[in-house]
Amino acid sequence: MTRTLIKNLAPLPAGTVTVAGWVETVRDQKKVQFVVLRDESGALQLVNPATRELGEDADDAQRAALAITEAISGLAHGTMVRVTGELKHDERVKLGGLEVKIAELEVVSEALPETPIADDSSLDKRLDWRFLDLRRPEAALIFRIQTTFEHALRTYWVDRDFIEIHTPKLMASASESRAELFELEYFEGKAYLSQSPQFFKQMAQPAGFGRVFEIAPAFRADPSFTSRHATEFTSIDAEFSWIDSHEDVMAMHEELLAAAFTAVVEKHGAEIEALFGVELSVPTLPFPRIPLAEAHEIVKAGGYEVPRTDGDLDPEGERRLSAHVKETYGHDFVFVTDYASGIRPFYHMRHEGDAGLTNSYDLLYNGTEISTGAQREHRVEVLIEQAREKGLEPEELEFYLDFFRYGVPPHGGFGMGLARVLMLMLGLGSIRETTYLFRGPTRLLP
Ligand code: AMO
Repeated sequence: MTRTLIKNLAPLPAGTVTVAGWVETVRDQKKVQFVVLRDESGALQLVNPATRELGEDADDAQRAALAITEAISGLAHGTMVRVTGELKHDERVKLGGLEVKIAELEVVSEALPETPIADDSSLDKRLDWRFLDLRRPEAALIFRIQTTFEHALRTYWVDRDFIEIHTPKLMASASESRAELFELEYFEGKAYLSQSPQFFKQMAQPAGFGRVFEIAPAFRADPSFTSRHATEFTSIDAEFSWIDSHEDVMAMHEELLAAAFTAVVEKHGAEIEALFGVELSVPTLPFPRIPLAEAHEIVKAGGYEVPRTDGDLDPEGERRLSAHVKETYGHDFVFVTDYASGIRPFYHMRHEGDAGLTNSYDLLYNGTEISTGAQREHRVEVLIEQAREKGLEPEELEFYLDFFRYGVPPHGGFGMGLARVLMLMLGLGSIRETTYLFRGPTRLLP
């Protein structure tokens, strides 16, 4: 369909143009009508001198003008229209200094008169009507940023010879915690939805791929209703060989994020500031690194006692640690390193000489965890021992343990939640805003 995107009108000379989109507002005055038209690129003021009645000697042009006036009076918010008219540059028009005087108007698809959501609707109601909610320019911007962000990640990895893999989302076992596992009928038996590509991205290491990445859905049967948990989320995963320690993983991770933030700031920095009021900057390297034990001391010195007994930070602890890092180092990111083995999965490598600590990290961004990474245990006897210690039956993990029996390089990697990064980047309150269609314990629709 021939049409000009609204964002491309500004440089055009005065003259006839065709635009198409949905009706945002109609101001139906006695002598003149104004319509704000929106498309995926912007908003535009349309104007029509109203023809309210016809004289007895009315000609075709006047009859057409009356039809347009009546059509405009009947336009409901959201109706899709195509308009041809005269483009005029006029600095007095607040909306971009442009106006199109309607010559032809085609109602392409009508909207029902009552819009089910308004600007002040609750988040839950907006999610019920997500396709209408997504018409907000802020929402479209989120997913443009997501596109740029993912593209930059892929470019970074492809430039460094990583291979993109697609691992199965139907699995025969858990890959993370058993507690958060979706079980489903699978012909005569059972299958589980993949909680992460953990085992299969590791498999690529003995397979000789060396460096892999995947951006794909992950599923967690997590009954919580927090702002940062979903039952299905997009996980950004990388895994690579011949590392000395988790330090190599962090070095790649921070460089990757700096590259992706550079792309987002360059392409969307101004819009982000205009629509979200956030002055986004590219993080400097290296990101600060703080061992977990020291993180606890910092939080405690700030007057907060983390209530958890397992030794992990809680969300308030993460917020306070990030605030300290921001104040001390001026940084939005922090790697919390050297987690205790008690709170890490069996596949994390432990410190040489101190089995109580792991070669692992969490990455916090603006006060919230966005990522977990680690060096993996690749010595099969140690791996079996660590699995047993966590109450796992090595027999159930045979297919995974086999990866380590035929030669495997030392390796490591990380998983990062896409929606969390976007939420924290834009200062939004929930990953429901940065997930195209959110899935939670009570949300399977739309
Ligand atoms: P982890 O379980 O910490 O580690 O998950 C990695 C990252 O994924 C995101 N995430 C979630 N996002 C939304 N809703 C959820 N329910 C949810 N659960 C996790 C978070 C988190 O930091 N296999 C390891 C990673 C690795 O070591 O490579 C793993 O899955 O941003």
